[in-house]
Amino acid sequence: MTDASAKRLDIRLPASLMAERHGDVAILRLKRPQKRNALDDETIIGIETFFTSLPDGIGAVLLHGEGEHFSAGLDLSELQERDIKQGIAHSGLWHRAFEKIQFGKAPVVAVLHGAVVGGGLELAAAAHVRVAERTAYYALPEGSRGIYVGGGGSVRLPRLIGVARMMDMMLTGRTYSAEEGQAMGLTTYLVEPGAGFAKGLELAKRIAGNTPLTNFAIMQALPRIAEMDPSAGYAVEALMSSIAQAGGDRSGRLHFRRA
Ligand code: 1HE
Repeated sequence: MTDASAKRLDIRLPASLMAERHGDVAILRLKRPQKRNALDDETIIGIETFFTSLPDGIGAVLLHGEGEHFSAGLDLSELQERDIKQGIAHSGLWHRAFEKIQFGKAPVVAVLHGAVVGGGLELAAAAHVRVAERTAYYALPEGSRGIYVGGGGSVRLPRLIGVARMMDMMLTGRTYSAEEGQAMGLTTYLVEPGAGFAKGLELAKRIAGNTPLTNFAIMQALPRIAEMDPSAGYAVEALMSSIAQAGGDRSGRLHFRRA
């Protein structure tokens, strides 16, 4: 479901993607439902273009997929025999694009439904907040297809669900349900079928209402601090906290209000 009051965002994208603007929230829709939103090179480059071209004033992004599935992952019809050099370049293309999501200009809320598999799960893992509809399910068919994740999955997924679960998914082809994904921390919101877009938009609007410096600290500093040794982490946290306090537009925000 999309929001009728959304306006077209003027970013040149392939036909497999659609960008809209809803106030200070940008919406990126995977729009290739006839191929279950499989991710071909053009789409991956389009995702990178979208996240590097966000206009000023966008405070959050909502990412979702048209049709019955979020994404069937890598476009298997493009999977030709690549030599090692080409394979590394292809993976690098995905890494660059997804890095622009994770460490881009604004926090990203992903709404997941139906198949969220392979590269689709890697894409979802690059977002900052994940909302699952009860139809969502997760798998990494790469293991059974004689390939390997290439969109940053080995880096991001173990941090979300642990190495053991990811190994199991890849080795045995195990599929996790939306409820299981929620219980293991892959998603942090679980909603009824069809309710994901509205929930995601509500969250994205709320995020866009935070001060830009605080959102910067949360998306850029927090994950890096979490990777640091604690003594360096405390120092960076103290700096980030003082910068956010000194530079943010906090007018009225330090008065207690119910969340
Ligand atoms: C596709 C793809 C695709 C569907 N690439 N064309 N990903 C996978 O191993 C998942 C493969 N897809 C599926 O398991 C199923 O399609 C779904 C469970 C997602 C959906 O099933 P269903 O019954 O709704 O659709 P379908 O009939 O299987 O597919 C409809 C069309 O979408 C059909 O094309 P058509 O021209 O015959 O109509 C399919 O060929 C097409 N389609 N999925 C290309 N993935 C950076 S490395 C990442 C590595 C990976 O992501 S590996 C995991 C790949």
